Amino acid sequence: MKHCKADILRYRLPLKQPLFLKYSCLSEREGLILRLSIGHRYGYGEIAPLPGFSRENLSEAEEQLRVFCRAFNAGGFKPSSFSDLANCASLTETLGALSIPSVLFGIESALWWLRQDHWFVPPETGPLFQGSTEHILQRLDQWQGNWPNEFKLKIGRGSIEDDCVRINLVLKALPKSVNIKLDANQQWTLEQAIRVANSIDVKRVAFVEEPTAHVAEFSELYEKTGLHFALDETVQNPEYLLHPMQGLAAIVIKPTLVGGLERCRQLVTMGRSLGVRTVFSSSYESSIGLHILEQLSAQWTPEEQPGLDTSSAFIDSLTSEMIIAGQPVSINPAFVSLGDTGLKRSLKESS
Ligand code: OSB
Ligand code: MG
Repeated sequence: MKHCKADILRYRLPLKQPLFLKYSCLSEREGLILRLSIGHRYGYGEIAPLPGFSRENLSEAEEQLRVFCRAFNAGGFKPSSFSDLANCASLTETLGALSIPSVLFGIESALWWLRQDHWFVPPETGPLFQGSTEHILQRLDQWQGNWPNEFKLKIGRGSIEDDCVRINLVLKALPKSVNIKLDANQQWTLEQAIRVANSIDVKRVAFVEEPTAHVAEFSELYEKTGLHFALDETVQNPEYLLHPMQGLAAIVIKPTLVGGLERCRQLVTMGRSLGVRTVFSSSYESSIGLHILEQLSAQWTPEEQPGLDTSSAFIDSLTSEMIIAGQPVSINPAFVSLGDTGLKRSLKESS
């Protein structure tokens, strides 16, 4: 029987500038890395609840993750091969008892990582525009190389008038062939959304993510204005059942917030059956989480560019070398929090 081991590492990654999220402002990003090893093979997962977006906080996630690690280290799982891992009854039982989205994503992706014997060519990332309109226009002005098909633009932070001006300025600065995706993070009212839609060229907007706080209003917005929409926060509710909707263009999948590869997989399948786009997207994970998201996107939605343009928010990367399937990942010790000497030791052993 191969030796099974699970350990957890806590990281803190400084951000280039304060990151304003729904109700908070982060100056650094904190999260956990789960490392599983079976024999000489390694698999990694990331557990990083996002304040303002995740329902759980980091200590709640850590507590549940430790329950899993204890069971894993006690030798409760006895897979005879890697392909057997997913069917391992004791594992399925333990996973079934877990309910925290970021923890499910971390564990399931570490198990998934263990089974990968090579990586797909990483997809290109869909560029994200946030921050001040001046800053965005400057970035566009200095754009070099090819234009992507689409840019994503965050809106819904200031006044409706600001949003209209911002969208129109960005559209004017882009070649006519380039479209935009908008993300209102549920900040508009239906009446405001209609006003914005009526003052922009909706044909150049692929969709707006979560225009208002009520999903029942999204189709009405489309019917009145022709502005398509995408679901993001809505599908993070595990109870939400996808169904055909007038004007639905895409489903955005954030595994850290959706919880679990199983549910992500279902969303991809359901999106396909509804004939809408499915786009993987990040929640400010470290380079380990982003690697997983990039690979899931390459494998499951090869026709889409994932929304992973969040790495530019960090000063430095958590990993310092290329990530090779099955092998230990070299993690920059400068970003690993002190306090867990056993982990520091195991970090050294694997580097
Ligand atoms: O609403 O899409 C969001 C990042 C963290 C939290 C919420 C969101 C995001 C992103 C990620 O926008 C980037 C992207 O989707 O392109
Ligand atoms: Mg969104």
